[in-house]
Amino acid sequence: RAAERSTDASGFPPDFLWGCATAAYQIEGAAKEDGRGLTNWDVFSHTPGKVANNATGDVASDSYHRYGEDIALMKDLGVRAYRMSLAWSRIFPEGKGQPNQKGVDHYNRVIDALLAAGITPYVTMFHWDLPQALPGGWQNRDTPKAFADYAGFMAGKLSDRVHHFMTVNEVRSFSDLGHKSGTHAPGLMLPPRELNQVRHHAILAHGLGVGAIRAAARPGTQVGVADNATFFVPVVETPEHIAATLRATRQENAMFLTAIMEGRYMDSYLTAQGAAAPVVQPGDMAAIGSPLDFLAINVYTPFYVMADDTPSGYSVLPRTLNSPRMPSPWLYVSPEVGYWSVRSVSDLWKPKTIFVAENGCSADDMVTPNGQVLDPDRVMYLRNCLTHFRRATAEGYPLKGYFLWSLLDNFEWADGYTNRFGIHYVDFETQKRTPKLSAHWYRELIRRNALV
Ligand code: PNW
Repeated sequence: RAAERSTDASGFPPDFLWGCATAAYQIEGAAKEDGRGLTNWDVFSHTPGKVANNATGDVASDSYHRYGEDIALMKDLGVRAYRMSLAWSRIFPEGKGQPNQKGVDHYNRVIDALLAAGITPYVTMFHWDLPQALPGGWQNRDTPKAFADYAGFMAGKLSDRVHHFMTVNEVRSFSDLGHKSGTHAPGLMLPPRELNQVRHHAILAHGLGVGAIRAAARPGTQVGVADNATFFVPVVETPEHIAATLRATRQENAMFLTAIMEGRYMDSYLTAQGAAAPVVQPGDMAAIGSPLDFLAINVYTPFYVMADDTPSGYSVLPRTLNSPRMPSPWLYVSPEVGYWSVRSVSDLWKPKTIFVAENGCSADDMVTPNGQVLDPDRVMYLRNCLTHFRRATAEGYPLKGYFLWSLLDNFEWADGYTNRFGIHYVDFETQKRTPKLSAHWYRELIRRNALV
């Protein structure tokens, strides 16, 4: 580990990969163009009352047409990598069956343009926009199979130029926000057994996807998952609270990342669920536990945790009315998560390589009369998080890269366009992009490869 240590107290490892992230439905628009099929998010956003101001992703940031401009923004920032997702319904408008060549052509153009700009694409196969034609959506066991077919098909098309694939984005989010709270598409509030089955299908899609990508892609292609595991921070860094942090991380992610990394459900999870436990078929757990080349984590809000003598051995601390947070009500400011997210997954499961696939925040952007966009709260948030990610690299944890969420303002799911996560401001009337103060800050950080 010592050899990898940066000598400078603010520096990152010399080959650290700086990037930005986006997702298809949030930026592309062009919802009816070139044969794209309908998705669950088209249906959900067009249902009155589901999204703030009844906004939709029909136009979004218009990146389907403006990807060249977006790539130029990244070139100007100096990022070496871009995490993007593919819209499944552009490739298979019905979710399966006949592929749509125009969809493939589009992503070929985007990837070629990225490579021409010296930016390495990291491709997520599924970031929540599920083809509406698939009967029963994630409740149907055929959907993970359809996903694997689509993922294998695209890996075959792209792996001559794309060397890193992520199967799915945030299994917990599209399972639970979509099927438990109902605040995301398809807006269901399922009882526990059915919810657990959706969760099982979500991680099964990941597992079958890994197999299909490996079967179709060129040798050496790197495959992983992007997951927002629920992370924990020990309030006091003593051995007992650190042990509680690891126990909580493993336990609270039992039906998601823990199952993916261990290839089995924890006994305590199955016991606690009882009759509501998911139906698991032979071979499922082996697929779900497929070895990965890297683990990518989306890092936002953790919980503080402490050791105690309850049966689980830990307690999660409640938030208070004054716990600091950003404009998104779920986004609490706990920058120590930068270190503890990386350390927890590393100590528990020893992945060879870790990426941060997302980290960033909503913030109140101030547009000045001369057109500058000032977002000091975002700079504060990012600087704080990166201070703690840097600690993980300095201690030798295998964190190899960081993708900032997000390159530009976009459709923020149920919040529509009311919460902006970009480091480039988008005027949604004109689609004009303006670098915010945070973009200038990020450019300088990348240039120095050190905190600023
Ligand atoms: C992630 N939560 O979603 C997604 O991957 C992005 O598409 C999204 O734009 C970004 O974070 C910001 O929201 C999350 O409620 C959505 O804790 C909700 C939560 C966390 C992440």
